[in-house]
Amino acid sequence: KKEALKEFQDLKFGMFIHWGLYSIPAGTWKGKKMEEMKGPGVAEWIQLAAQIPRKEYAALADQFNPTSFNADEIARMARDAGMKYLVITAKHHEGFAMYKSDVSSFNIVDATPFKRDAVAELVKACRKYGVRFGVYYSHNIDWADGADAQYKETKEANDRLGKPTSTFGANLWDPSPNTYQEYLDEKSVPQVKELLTKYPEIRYMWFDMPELIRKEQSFRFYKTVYDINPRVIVAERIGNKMGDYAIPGDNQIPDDKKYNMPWETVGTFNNSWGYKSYDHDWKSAQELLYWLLQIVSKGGNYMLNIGPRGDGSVPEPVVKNLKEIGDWMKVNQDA
Ligand code: JFZ
Repeated sequence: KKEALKEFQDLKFGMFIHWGLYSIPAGTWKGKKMEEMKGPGVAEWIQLAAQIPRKEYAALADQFNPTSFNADEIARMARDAGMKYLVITAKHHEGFAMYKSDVSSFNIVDATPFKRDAVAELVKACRKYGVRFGVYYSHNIDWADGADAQYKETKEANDRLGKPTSTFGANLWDPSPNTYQEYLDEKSVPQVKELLTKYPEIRYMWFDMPELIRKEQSFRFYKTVYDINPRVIVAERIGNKMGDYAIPGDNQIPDDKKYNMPWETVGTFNNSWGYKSYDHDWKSAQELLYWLLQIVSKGGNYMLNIGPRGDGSVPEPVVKNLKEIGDWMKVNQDA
């Protein structure tokens, strides 16, 4: 593990990819923009923002046919920009798997006309270009399959004690009938196992949004990963301080003395992780290089996010800026 962490720290620069069914509505639902709704306003939260019922949301899969997706081009783009690793959302809060899952048919191969495994294609492309690979997995929020029951239970218990509870992130508009335990036993833990077994190239497990997760539950995820491959390193947001590397708040440059473990800042090109059609607030290559240099000089890694469109293509400003960063790298990388 120590070795794996040291190796990770030396990579410095990586690519994050937020891509899922939310990339289709891209921030607009029934003519309304997310800014007029609840929630954090990032495109991958549209289901919560617009309080879309599970069935209606799942129907997005019928239209998901991203024929412009080209894993080879994306991995090559990452390599050419000087990025040494790549992490894709294998499952975000929406609960949809971007790989062929035997655990849940709500996945890119079984539920869409596309029928291709995006994770498998990226694994292959990353191998070709010498880019290390990892996955994001929303372990504690799943708007499709019942990660919400724990919020409800905790809130009810706290209410009796007169204590406040944040139910931020829970599906309370149309929750699955599953208990949290069922969600753990039948979906999330099996999917984590499945991912690590099917794609042994995975080196990073990027869990997210621990919120009310309990110690023993975080530990169960940690142990699941460790038992399959002890060299896989786990991001801090697994919860309960069980991660192997720290993640400052999104788009934050921390003080150099803040962490006694490896850390990684994750950042966006504009103001959303998932593709948002009307967010044109792109950071320039200059600004992105400023971030990279600040972070790397303080000992951290920078994982910069791209949000492909619902058709799989990468927005042009992203392509252009990555190319400019790559040009800078060619001149300055070893200097
Ligand atoms: C989470 C997700 O909810 C979001 O959709 C995205 O995937 C992002 C990378 O992670 O959002 C967070 C989680 C934690 C913080 C901020 C946004 N934080 O600690 O500042």
